[in-house]
Amino acid sequence: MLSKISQRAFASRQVCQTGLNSRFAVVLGTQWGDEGKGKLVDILAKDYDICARFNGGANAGHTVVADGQKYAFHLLPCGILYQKCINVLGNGVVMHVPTLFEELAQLDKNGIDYKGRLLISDRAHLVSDIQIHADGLLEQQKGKSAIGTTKRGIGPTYASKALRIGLRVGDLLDWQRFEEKYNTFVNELSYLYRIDNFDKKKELDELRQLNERITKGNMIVDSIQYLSRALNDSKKRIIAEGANATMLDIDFGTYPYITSSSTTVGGVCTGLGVPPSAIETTIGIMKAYTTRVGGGPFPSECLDDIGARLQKVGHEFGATTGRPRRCGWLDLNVVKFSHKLNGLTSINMTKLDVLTGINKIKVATHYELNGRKLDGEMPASLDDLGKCQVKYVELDGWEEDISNITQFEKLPGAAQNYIKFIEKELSIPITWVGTGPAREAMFLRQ
Ligand code: 2SA
Ligand code: GDP
Ligand code: MG
Repeated sequence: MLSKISQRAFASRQVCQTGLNSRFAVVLGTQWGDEGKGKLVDILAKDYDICARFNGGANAGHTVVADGQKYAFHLLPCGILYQKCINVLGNGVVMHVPTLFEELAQLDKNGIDYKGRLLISDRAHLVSDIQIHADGLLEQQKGKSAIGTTKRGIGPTYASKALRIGLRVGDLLDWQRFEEKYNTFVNELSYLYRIDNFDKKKELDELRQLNERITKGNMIVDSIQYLSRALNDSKKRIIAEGANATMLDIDFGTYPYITSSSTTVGGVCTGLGVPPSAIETTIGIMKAYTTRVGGGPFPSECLDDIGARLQKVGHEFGATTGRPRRCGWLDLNVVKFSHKLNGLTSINMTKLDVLTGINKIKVATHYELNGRKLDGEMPASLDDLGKCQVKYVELDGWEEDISNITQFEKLPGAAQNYIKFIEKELSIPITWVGTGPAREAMFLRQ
C-alpha cells in the first residue's frame, strides 16, 4: 500500500517504520503542534519499557482518550498510563514542581499508580514562579507583537539555562545548598527582569514540602546513566515523546514566534543524552490540516468559514490554556521542511475525520517567493515568509462518516486519494491514520 518511492526509500528500515518493532522510536510534531502526538505515544507505549520526554515543560498539552476517559498531560509522559512503563523527564525538560504534583494528583484521582515509575533527570531545569512572572511581563511588554506564550515560564527558564544562572532538579538533593542557590538565583532574576516584589518565602516553603515527596519517591536520577543502561540491554525499548513541534523549534521554527526548546530530532539527543545512532524510528505526526496557537506567521491559515469549521469540528482549543487554535489547510511545504530536519521514517496522519463533509479540500504543495519555487524550504526571514505565495491543489472531499473505519481500503475513494496524494508529494509512508480522538480510532496501513 505504501507508494513505490517510499518503499524504495525505506526498504532497509521496514521493520521499524511503524514504531511497533523499534528499540528506540521518536514521536514528534511536524507542524505547529497539537497534531495528536499524545495519542500515538499512548498507543505505542503499551509495548515500550521507557517513555521519555526530551523537551519543553508544562506548555505542552498531550491528550489521550483511553477507555472513555480523557487525560491532558502537560509534563508527564504519555506512557504513564501503563503499569510496566517507566516514565522519564529528560535533561532537556524544564519542570515546575507544583505543576508536576497537580498532574500527579489527577493520576491519584483516577486510581493510576505511578509509584517508582516517574524518574526526573538531575540535569533538568526547574521552572520557578519568578520565571512564570517574567514570562507574563515580557509578553505584556511586547503588546501587539506578543508571541502568545502559554505563560508557563518556558522562555525565561531556558534563557536562565543558557545564561548559566538556572536551578536544576539535582540541586534539590541538598536542601541547605539549594536554599543558598535559590536566593542567588532569585536575586539574579529580579535584577534581570526588574522584579522587586517577588515572594521568595512562599515559593521556598512550597518547594520544601514538595521536595520531601520527590525525595521519598526517589524520583531524581542521573537519567544519562539510566537510559544508557537501557540502551545496552537488548530487551529494553524506549519511546521519546516530543513536545510542541518542528515549526516551534528554537532554531528552525518561525523565530521569534516559537517556543524555547529543541523540538526536532536533534533535541532527542541533547534532551536525553543519547547518541543519534540509537534512534531507529522517527514518526512525524501530521494533522490532516494545519493549526497554530499563539501569534506568528501561518501561510495556509483560513480566515473564512473553512477555518471556523475546522476549529469547531476539530475542537481546536488549547489543551493547556483553552485558547482557540487558528486553523488552515494542510501545508506540505511545512511538512517537507520538517522531513528535511527530522528524517522521518513514517507519518501518522491524524484527524482525517475532521475533513469529512468538505466538498473541495485544498492542500498547499509549495510556496513561491519572487518567482522562485520553495519546495520544502522555509525562509528564515519572516518578511520573506510574508511575501511567499502559497500554491495549492484542490482535491475532492467525501461525505461518508469515517470515524469507525479501521482499514485503508474501506475509506471512501476520495479519502484514500487524499492520503495517497500526500504520501506521493512527501515521499514518506503514511503508516498510521487517525479517525477520531479515542485510542481505538487509529489504524495501521498494512
Ligand atoms: P511557550 O509557552 O513559550 O512555549 O510559547 C511559545 C509559542 O509556542 C506555542 N506553544 C504551543 N503551541 C501549540 N500547543 C502547545 N501546547 C498547548 C496545547 C497550547 C495551549 O496542547 O494546546 O493550550 O495553548 C504549545 N505550547 C507552546 C505557543 O502558543 C507560542 O506560540
Ligand atoms: P498533541 O499536543 O500533539 O498531543 O495534541 P493535542 O492533544 O494538543 O491536540 C490533539 C487533539 O486532537 C486532542 O484533543 C486529541 O484527542 C484529538 N485527536 C487526536 N487524533 C485525532 C483524530 O484522529 N481525530 C480526531 N477527531 N481527534 C483527534
Ligand atoms: Mg498539544
